[in-house]
Amino acid sequence: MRILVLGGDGYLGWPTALHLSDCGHDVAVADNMARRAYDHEMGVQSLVPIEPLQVRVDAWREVSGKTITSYYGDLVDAEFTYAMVRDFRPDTIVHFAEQRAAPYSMIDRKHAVYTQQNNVVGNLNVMFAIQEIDPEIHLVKLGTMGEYGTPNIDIEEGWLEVEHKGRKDRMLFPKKPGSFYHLSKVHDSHNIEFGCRIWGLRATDLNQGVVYGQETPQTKRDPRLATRFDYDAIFGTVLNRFVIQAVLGHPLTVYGSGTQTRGIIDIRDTVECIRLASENPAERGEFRVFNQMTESFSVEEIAKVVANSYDGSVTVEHLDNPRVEQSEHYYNVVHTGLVELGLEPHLLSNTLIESLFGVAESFKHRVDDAAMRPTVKWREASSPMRTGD
Ligand code: NAD
Ligand code: USQ
Repeated sequence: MRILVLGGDGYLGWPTALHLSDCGHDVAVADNMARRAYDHEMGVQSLVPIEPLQVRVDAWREVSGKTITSYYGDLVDAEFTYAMVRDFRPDTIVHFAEQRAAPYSMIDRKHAVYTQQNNVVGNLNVMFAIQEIDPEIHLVKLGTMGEYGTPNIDIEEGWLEVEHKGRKDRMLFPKKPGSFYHLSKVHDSHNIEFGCRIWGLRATDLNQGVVYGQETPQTKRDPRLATRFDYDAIFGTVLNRFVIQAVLGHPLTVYGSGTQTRGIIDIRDTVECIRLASENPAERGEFRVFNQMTESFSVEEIAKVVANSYDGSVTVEHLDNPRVEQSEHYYNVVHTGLVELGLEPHLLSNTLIESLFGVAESFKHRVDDAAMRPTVKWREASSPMRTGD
């Protein structure tokens, strides 16, 4: 298949492009390097050094003999998006290319508006490009488990059978997201479902849980193929942060009681889920939703697993939760769709965490301690991170 990976320079987009290329697909990546610019804005960097996209692509050709085409541009620029789709003529577009950090979207008005504009407009441009250029293209879109929030009922895969006053309907599952970023994904889901219903687009919305891990079989083949590993309080995700904190001898920063529960997934499963979704496309007119997570853990449980896997001593610090989120809640998620397509999950194991300790140990000299503490507060109007206009 010809697969265009949008956001192909990012944490997940790059290893996904390598996995798809390794499996024999004809792959192109597109990116506007916004993620690298947020690093400059925030004064942080990936724990693991990453090469420029062109060096990565050249290294992959050297190591595997396979070519990945690259496009530099912004999806918000419709001309760029259309020209790229016309040029590459993909069978599948995998769309990772969004601003993805909840804290970044909560810094202030400017960052909230940027996040929603970038994500919602970029996604609309991709949808229109598909509809106008080739409606057969399958859109595989990264959504998030955080679209659902933590409702007091089981979370189904995107749709809910509702009975109301004696009548029944199949409706989009109700959403209760927890940040302007998570909200942008809800808007995307609604726009894509509309595109499927009105134009007959074919789309798969992958509501992914929190990703952990840094290596895949392909990225391990050469240091120039490494993907990024974020540890800071804005872009670092919980398990990855706890691993680095353990190695640095810092307390694990559990927000609030730590009883809030999230779906999680190993990066090696992320790339495989994308392959499975791409190779088994949705039907024309179908808005297919999978919950792309393999296990649920409370934040406190994640801290315990990390602490128990580490050789040295680890302490846990309960910080006042900077976010607004439910601490005590029901959480039961249906996630059978991808397993039915053939996913064999890597469940959280000591071996994986130990290998992550190794990665963190090798690069701990690159950590800026000040970036570790959360600074963006959901409720406060005058967060120190706020930058005004
Ligand atoms: P990332 O920030 O590392 O990668 C996203 C890439 O998209 C970046 O390289 C960025 O430069 C690019 N990009 C952003 N806006 C763009 C635009 N307008 N035009 C072109 N390129 C643009 O993020 P990631 O962690 O790899 O996440 C990828 C996707 O998966 C995101 O959509 C995210 O919401 C979703 N997701 C991530 C996680 C996770 O834990 N990392 C979990 C669930 C869902
Ligand atoms: N948390 C801590 N301590 C920390 C960091 C986080 O207790 O040091 C807690 C948060 O309060 C939250 C949970 O851990 O309850 C998850 O936080 P996170 O920062 O790991 O993840 P989140 O903000 O939800 O966002 C990440 C990705 C995002 C993706 C989402 C999947 O950045 O792109 O959409 O995971 S999900 O959570 O399922 O929506």
